[in-house]
Formats: sequence, structure tokens, C-alpha cells
Amino acid sequence: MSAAATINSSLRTCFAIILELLAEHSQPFPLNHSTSALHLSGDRETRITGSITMRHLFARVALPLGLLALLSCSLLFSASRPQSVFATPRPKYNVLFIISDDLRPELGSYGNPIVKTPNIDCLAASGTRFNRAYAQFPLCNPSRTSLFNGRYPTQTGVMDNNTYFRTKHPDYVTLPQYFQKNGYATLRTGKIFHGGIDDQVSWTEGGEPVDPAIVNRPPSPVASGQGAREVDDPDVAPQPNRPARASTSDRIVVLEGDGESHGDYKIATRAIDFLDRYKDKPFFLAVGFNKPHSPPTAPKKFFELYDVNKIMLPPDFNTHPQAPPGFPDISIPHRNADLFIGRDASPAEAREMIRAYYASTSFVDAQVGRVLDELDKLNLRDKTIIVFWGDHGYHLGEKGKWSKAYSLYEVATRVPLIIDVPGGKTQVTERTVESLDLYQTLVDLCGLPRPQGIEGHSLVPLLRNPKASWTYPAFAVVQFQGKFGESVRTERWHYVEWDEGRAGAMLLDPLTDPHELKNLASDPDRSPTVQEMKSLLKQLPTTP
Ligand SMILES: [Ca+2]
Repeated sequence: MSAAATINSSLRTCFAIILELLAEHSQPFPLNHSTSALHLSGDRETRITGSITMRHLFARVALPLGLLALLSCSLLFSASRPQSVFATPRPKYNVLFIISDDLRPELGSYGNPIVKTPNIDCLAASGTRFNRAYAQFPLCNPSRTSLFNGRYPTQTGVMDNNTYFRTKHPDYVTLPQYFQKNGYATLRTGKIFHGGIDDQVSWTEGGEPVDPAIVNRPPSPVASGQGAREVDDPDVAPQPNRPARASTSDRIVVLEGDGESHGDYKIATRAIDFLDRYKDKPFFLAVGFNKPHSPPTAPKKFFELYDVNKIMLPPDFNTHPQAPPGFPDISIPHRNADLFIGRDASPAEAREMIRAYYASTSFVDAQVGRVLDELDKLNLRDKTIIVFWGDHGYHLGEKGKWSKAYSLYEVATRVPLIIDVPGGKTQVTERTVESLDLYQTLVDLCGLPRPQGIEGHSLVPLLRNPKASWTYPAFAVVQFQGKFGESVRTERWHYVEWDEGRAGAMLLDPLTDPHELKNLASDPDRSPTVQEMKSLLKQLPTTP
């Protein structure tokens, strides 16, 4: 090795040590002070400068400066080296994106005193919990398509569980695909986009082709309004090549042991395998658990965590789905799509079903714990941004409904959302945020260039200060009975209308009416509020 090569090699080593020291003592964003000049989408030097605290001043400045002084003579000899160490790509955080299917925010960390979710609660304890996070559509495929493309369902055009977004928008760059284009290994295990509708090009490993049996299904007559009002949804009715959903979905499943035979256990096992194999590379690992989606499923030991006699029914429980007096009929579909399909739910059966949903939630929590344990074991926690998200809300007997489909009530659109960033601390924010904000947020946190054409708002300001000023409402939409329904949620109000109000509207006051039992849309005293909320709905982007 030549003298110059030896010097360059030594320099790289020394600078690597300095950068490591800086990284070790820095935080990715300034949690402990208010440096306003920090731009998370900026370069590494900006991050380091913005992260300085008094506590770490010596470690971050004095120590590296001392090492720099020792190196200064060597630097004189290296001015002509072909590649500056500063040209080294900035460190990249990994992303671990965990999804739970049909999980509403019924978690210990979200204040539920019964549900046992120690692993997710632990994650919430080291990260930021979003208390008012909302999905953009109360159905799997439209909600996930919206998030992973950073666009509203009114732009993607995906409003059912049959449509693959690339048939309408072949040019979209999905969130994992964007990370892949920026040097990440993108890894999929479990349900990320939708069952039978994966987006294979988004993944370095784990992608699957779309299933023609799913994407070639006819449009949902429930959504389009074609056919009788009570006609079955394709998800519910028997299909030529599919078993009747009523017989597969509407039941409680008890597993043996730790649930090793179940898909969700295997999804976590595959995630662990991915972590082991990709631990040395920047990765975007998406882990999509199928539970507590119907049928509620869990090992016996998780059912035993819950005394059915202590399960409370919601104050607006009904044995069958029905809009309460004073609410638009269209606000609650007459037929359930997931549980109690085409049959009444007695109070005793309802308690058993809620217990099963909780047990299924605890089962997911255990799988989350297995993945996080592996992350810790591999010492990846300090290099990995973790997102935990549910794809939409869920009715557990509220207004007699046992599903999410086509409901724009709070319980159908509100989701659990936790973001754990290395160096973070326990925080809760009450700001209204949208699932699709995660696209911008993760791009920002990882220092990637801002993509074009993406909606939503980076949540980084709220990660830095959960009480930061925030003026953005959360939108959700549905297509039901041929009518377009729109919801807008601010911190103060919740407003919904169908067919621009011609098929009904509702104004809810979350402050005084958290269970949404009283519709104020026709209250003359609330007319200014209704007008204000209607004007917010006009901000909802539509297809360009
Ligand atoms: Ca779902």
C-alpha cells in the first residue's frame, strides 16, 4: 500500500470514529431544546448542529474537536485525495413499519384499562403516541393504498377491496419503492397493501404478484349502489371460487400453544429472519399482521387474560346495525360485513366477541414483541425508526355494527399510531393527523429528498414538539350506496356528509359527546360550525 493510500485509509478510520462519536451522542432531532434552524430533510451536518444540548456539549464538540486537532497534520497531506470522507453517504436510519389489521386504538397505552398489550405499550413509552390519527377510508385496501402512495382515495380512485392502484396509476412511486430507489432494501412480510393485491415492484424481497381472482371481481354493489340495498357485498357473499365469508369470518378461533401454526406468528418469524439477514444494510421492513381482523383469533392463554363478565358494552350497543334517531340512515349499513353477518348479536354474544377481539389484539402484541426483541438483540434499536399503525377503526357493537366498512363515525376512522424515533421520549400529541402523513414523515426522518406529488404533512414538527401549532384537519371518505361520503375531523369538531349533504349530514361534538350519540347538524346554533366544516371539506383534493 502506498503512503498516500495509508494516510487516506487512516483518515477514513479516524473520521469514521469521529462520525460515530457524533452519531452516538446526537439525536436525530432536537427533543431537548428549541433550535429552530433544524431542517430534518437537510444534510447530516445540519442534524448534528441542531441536536446539541448542554448535557452533551462536551461529548459532541470538545471530544471531536480534539480528535480533529490530532488529525490536522494528516489533513495537510491529504488535500489531494480523490474522495473526501464527507462524500460518504449520510447514515440512514432503518424503518420498521408494523401494521395491525382492523385494530382500533384499544390498547393499554391508549387508556383501555382491560386490554393487555405490554409490548406495544412499551413502544409507546419510548415514542410519540398520536391520539387523534385517522385513516382516509374505513376499509383495508383503500386506506393502505392511500398511505403507501401518499394520496387521498379521491386521487388514487381506489375505494374498494378489489382495485389494484396501478391499473389506474401505473406511475405511482409507493413509499417502500421510494426508499428502494434511495438505496434501501425493502422487505415485506404479511399484509401490507391488501390480501391478493401486493405491489411486487415495491419490494426487494417478499413481494407477490396480484391475484387475478381478487382484482377481477366485479365492483361491490354495496359501494356502487347497484342492486338492492341489502344485497351482499362480494366480501360477504359466496363467490364461485371463494368460501362464504360468513362461515369463515363470523366466528371465534382458539389456537394451541403460542399460536405457532397461525399466519401472524409466521409473519413475525419471517420479520426476524429479515432482520438477521439485512441487519448491516439500510432496510425498510414492513410487517403486516392480519389480526385482530375477523375471525378474532388467539391462543387460549390470551383468552384467559380476560374475564368476559368485565367486558363492557358500548353505550349505544344495539343487537343489529342501525343509525340512531336523528342520524342519517346511510351512516350505518344495515348489514354487518365482518362479524354477526346477517344475524343479531345478543349482549352475551357481544361480550364474548369483544373478549375475542381483545385476545386477538394481545396475540398481535406478542408478535410485535418478538420482532422488537430481535431488533434489540441485534442492537438495531438506535438505528431504526419504528412505526406502529392500524389501517382503520372498527365498530365493536357501537350502533349495532361489527365492522368498519362504510362507516364515517369516529370509531371507524380513528387509528392507533405510534412513532418511535431513536433518541425519542414518551410523548402524546392531540393534533389531528392523517395516515397518509406517514409518507412525508418517514422521508423526512430518513433525510431523503422530498418526493413530488405527495399529499399530507410531515409529522416531524409534532415529534419535536407534540403541542406544536397544527392547523391541518383529517379527512376520510367512503363510497356507499352510490353516494360519496366525506368526513372532516378537527381537534374540536367532527363533521360528515353524504352526497354533499343531500343524503344526510352529521355534526358531532367530541368534547361533550365522545360516543357520538347526538347529531347537531340541524341545530341552528351550530350553523356557523357546519358552514366552517363544509368549507374545510372543499380542501379535500380530488383526482387531478
Ligand atoms: Ca383492515
